[in-house]
Amino acid sequence: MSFVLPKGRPAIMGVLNITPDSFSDGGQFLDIELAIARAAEMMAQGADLIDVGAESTRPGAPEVSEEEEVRRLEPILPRLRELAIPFSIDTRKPAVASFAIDRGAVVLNDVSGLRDPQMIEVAARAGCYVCIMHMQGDPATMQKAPSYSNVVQEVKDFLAAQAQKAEEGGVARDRIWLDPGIGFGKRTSDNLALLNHLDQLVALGYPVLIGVSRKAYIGRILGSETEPAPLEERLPGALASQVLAQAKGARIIRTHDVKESVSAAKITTAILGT
Ligand code: HH2
Repeated sequence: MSFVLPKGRPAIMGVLNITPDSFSDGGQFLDIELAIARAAEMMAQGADLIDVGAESTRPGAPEVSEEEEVRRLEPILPRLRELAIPFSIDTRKPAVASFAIDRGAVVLNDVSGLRDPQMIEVAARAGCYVCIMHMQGDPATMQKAPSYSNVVQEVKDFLAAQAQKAEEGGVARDRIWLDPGIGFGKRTSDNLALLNHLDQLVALGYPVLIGVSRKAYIGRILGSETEPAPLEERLPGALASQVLAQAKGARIIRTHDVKESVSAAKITTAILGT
């Protein structure tokens, strides 16, 4: 299945986690029928594609084996394909990426930012889109002591270097998306600076994806560092963040709350079009 980014408005990427432990929807979609119904519902609400993940990357999450990731994905992917639902695969493992691309994934979403050179080989061979995300460290430890001297510059340099490696490895330039990785090895202030200066990443010339949905920085600002506001109170903060990101040039918005994100993006698009 081919996939093309919409023109004049951001694409909305709906999140589907086939995991027992994801931070906001863990355990909800392990049942195959529920997962498919949720994907179809998000499409009906206006999602452009569905990001399927079978390993949680929340802070402190344990690693999942390749076999387990494949086992979780196996029954779901052919069903998405049958329903002509475009989907990305959210994985850090080349074998899992290959497995999903063979079953129709149009985007390889790698939260470890192509640090494993085999990921570049997989993406180049498949000719699919690839989302390169920045993360400091690994999910198991990334929130222990994140530190930067200039977060915007460091994230930008990393993404530019990884995009160049991907191009040298045979991934076409127009297949590359970049993502600052909100919440991945970042303090609250780092996340805010990356959002406020997102135009600097956009200036690299690749479509930029942003994932702010239900993230902890929103909870920490609304509550406190030690007592963040709960997940169900984070939607307005996520929408505020997505609107700002869109105004600064983000092309893809990753969200759990598709209906609300679609509405917010529509209004923002209307305003920016005047
Ligand atoms: N955030 C999460 C997972 N994958 N991929 C990209 N490109 N950008 C993101 O910001 C991003 C991502 C974390 O959210 P979620 O999937 O809901 O949680 P978990 O990792 O616990 O499954």
